[in-house]
Amino acid sequence: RDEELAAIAAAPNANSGAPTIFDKIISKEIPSSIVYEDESVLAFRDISPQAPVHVLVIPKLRDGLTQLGKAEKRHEEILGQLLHAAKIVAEKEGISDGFRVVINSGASACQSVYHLHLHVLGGRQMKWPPG
Ligand code: D5M
Repeated sequence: RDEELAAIAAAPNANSGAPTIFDKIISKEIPSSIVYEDESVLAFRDISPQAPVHVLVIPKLRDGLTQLGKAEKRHEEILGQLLHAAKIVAEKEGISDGFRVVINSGASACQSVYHLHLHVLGGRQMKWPPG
């Protein structure tokens, strides 16, 4: 089962519009560790944490937002909601003093799931530049 989920997550479905594993997380068909949720966004722990705190923030409705590079004017409201949710997550996780928000857009940025998501990372000293 884990292997199956990993395969779905890694599927090369960039911008095909095909459902992603995040749809199953939104529908609660597969379990996740939810940190924050409201009517527009869902925040849950990354299955492969890169820091003591690593939470993904996603829009519940993808609405064409497979990646940030596909954002349009009509997405401005949800984009703002996602950033605001990242701040709420940082507060809830006790990392308000210092945290990083990352969006990988496209294959060369190592995006693997084509449903826009913000990575909220913290709980350790970050380095710059990122890899
Ligand atoms: O990040 C996609 C992220 O999604 C990556 O850090 C793993 C995470 N992921 C994949 N499947 C799951 C499940 N089932 N639960 C929680 N987290 C998951 P990207 O920016 O596309 O590389």
